Amino acid sequence: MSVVSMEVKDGLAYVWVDNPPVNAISHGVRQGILEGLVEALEDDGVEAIILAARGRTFMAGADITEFDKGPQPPHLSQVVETLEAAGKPVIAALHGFTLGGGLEIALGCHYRIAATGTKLGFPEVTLGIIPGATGTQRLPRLVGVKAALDLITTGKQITADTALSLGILDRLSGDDLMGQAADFARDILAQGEGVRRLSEIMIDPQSIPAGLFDDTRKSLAKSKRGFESPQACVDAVEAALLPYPQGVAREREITLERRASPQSAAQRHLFFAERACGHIPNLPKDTAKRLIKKVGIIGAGTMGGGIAMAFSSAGIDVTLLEIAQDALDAGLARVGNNYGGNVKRGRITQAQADECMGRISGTTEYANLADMDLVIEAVFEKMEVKKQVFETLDDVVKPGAILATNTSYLDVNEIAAATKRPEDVVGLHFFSPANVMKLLEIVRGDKTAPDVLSTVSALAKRIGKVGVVAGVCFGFIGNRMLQGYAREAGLMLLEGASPGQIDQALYDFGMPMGPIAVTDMAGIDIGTMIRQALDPSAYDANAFAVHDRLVEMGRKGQKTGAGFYRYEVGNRTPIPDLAVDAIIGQEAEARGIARRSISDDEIVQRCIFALVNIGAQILEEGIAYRSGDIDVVYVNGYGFPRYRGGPMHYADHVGLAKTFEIICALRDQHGGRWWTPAPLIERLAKQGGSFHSF
Ligand code: T1G
Repeated sequence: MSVVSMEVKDGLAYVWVDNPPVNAISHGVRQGILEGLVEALEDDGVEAIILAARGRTFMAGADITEFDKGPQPPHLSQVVETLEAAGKPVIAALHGFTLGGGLEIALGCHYRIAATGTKLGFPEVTLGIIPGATGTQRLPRLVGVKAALDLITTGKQITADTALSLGILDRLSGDDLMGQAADFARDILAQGEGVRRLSEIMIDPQSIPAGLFDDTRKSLAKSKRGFESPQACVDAVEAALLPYPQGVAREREITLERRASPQSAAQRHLFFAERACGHIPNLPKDTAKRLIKKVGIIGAGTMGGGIAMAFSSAGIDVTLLEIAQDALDAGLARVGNNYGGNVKRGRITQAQADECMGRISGTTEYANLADMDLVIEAVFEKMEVKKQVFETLDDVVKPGAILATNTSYLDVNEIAAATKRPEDVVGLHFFSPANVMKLLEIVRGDKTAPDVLSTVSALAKRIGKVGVVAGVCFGFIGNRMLQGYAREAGLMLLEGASPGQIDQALYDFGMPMGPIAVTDMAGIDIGTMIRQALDPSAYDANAFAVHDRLVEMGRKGQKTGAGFYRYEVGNRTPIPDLAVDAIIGQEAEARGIARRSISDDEIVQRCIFALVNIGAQILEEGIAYRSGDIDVVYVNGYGFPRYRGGPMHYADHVGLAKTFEIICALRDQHGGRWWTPAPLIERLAKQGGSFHSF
């Protein structure tokens, strides 16, 4: 069946795109629109043409799955130009999402009408590219350079109301989009307005605020540090000041360069990886889901409060439990303050904040959790404490409810065994601050029921998180890998690097903060406490020698005003501290470690390939289903630079043969205890494979 059809009714031609699920503009769609258009233009009975789409949305952009196959004509820009060149008025009738190439097609049409609720935008920048089918040339001509820069460099979606006020839309329709599109077409014909072509507009350079392009570049260099495509978007919009053909030629040049860039490959990889992680292997799509209307949260600390906000912001009722009334009051007050902060920053209105707060209630009685559909425990990270909570929940909460633990390391099977319903128990590992961080690690216990997994996976999406399923092991996906990263950072301290050098090298790689500064922020004692519960063979004591000394001295990190760095009161900026350098020197000497000069490249290589090597073990053990899942965890939970695609994609980019070589060299230098290459890496390297293909 063709993905585009054409029908003529009462002098109007309707060109329908029908390519579920999101009407991505595939080769067939491009070809079909051109054919429909030609037919409509040749038909003397047709006075105007309406371009519309079936299903839940207009067009969500170019078909991203075609990117790696190489362009196949007709190109999207040719479709846009042909629409604009049409001698009869062409009206785009929009609904759902009008994104990327979909918006470019709409801008090629002479008029635009949209159903209320339509979302419009140019998300290309989030894929490492630019709107390359004349979008960077037409939008500034229509809405002005400033507004176009804002839309194109951020990739944000705007509502139909905003699009109307910017002039992107000519009309909004009510429920009957197609009826009103037809009325609009007849109005245009009756008034003899004919065709309008954005490409014919010249932008007046005087209309552009002085310094706009350079200021935008500077501000994006900060807010989008390391990303290439926002800068490329500015270059392309600047080219809109040229006569149209030259501007388009420049846009084409930039597009080809961006499409071929490693950053674009990385960002496209994440686009699909973030969607793939919602598909759980061996779990049929139609697996039943439990109804989740009321959520109980145990522990109203920073974590519990953040989780409460995530649910309440998504419209779900929450009951927060703390045993002591004052702790409960403090927790509720903190949540109130956070919502207040969001109002102050203009993220939500006061009315929305009130509504969210209205959905959160507090209790000190477990009995009040009896009719919850889901209860999430967010108490102190100690097995005994968690087990006690689950025993109580088993007694009080109704049958069929899901019981979840927010543990970040502990054995979910052991926690589940504290209940008589382990099939209802699952790990839901939120990342702090839970109301902000996108990642949710979903930990499947050995006995977790399929419908529990499918329920929480869908729930993750409902509360705006990306849910990645992990198996049970110490630290699951994210924190298990992090052990290797932290270990190498700790060892390099003793071997000769300073905290500042390690942090700077990884910051320059693209991490938002280096590992040492992160440890100070999280609290050095937290890691010490976690290690105390471990068998000493599981970690490298040398790597944490300095950590332990600092904790003994009461230097626990930011919260005590000193850790690896010092902090001035009320300020979180790390200040290097000679006293710490001295401690590092003493610890190295005590362990017979000769200090040497360490390069920034070595710092990055050891920290990042430690992640990759453990990631490969996790994959082979089946703790993670896909290498893309690991990448999604690292980008959304640990700040791994999105433009590098995640640690596993990064290794694929370096090449697995090279990765294997690097890890072997590290093994030869530092021994096989931590650096034995994961068998999967060795195998794939020898086969010429990649993690992606595994
Ligand atoms: N191409 C191919 N597949 C796509 C797709 C696309 N553009 N958009 C979505 N899908 C698939 C997706 O992988 C998933 O598949 C299914 O559709 C449902 O998506 C020249 C070059 C529209 C807001 O970046 O933002 O135009 O997992 O789960 O939550 O300038 O999809 O079911 O197998 O995300 O309801 C620019 C991308 C392209 C928009 C709907 N466009 N899409 O969200 O569903 S570049 C985009 C979205 C471009 C031109 C350039 C969202 C959505 P599966 P979903 P959703």
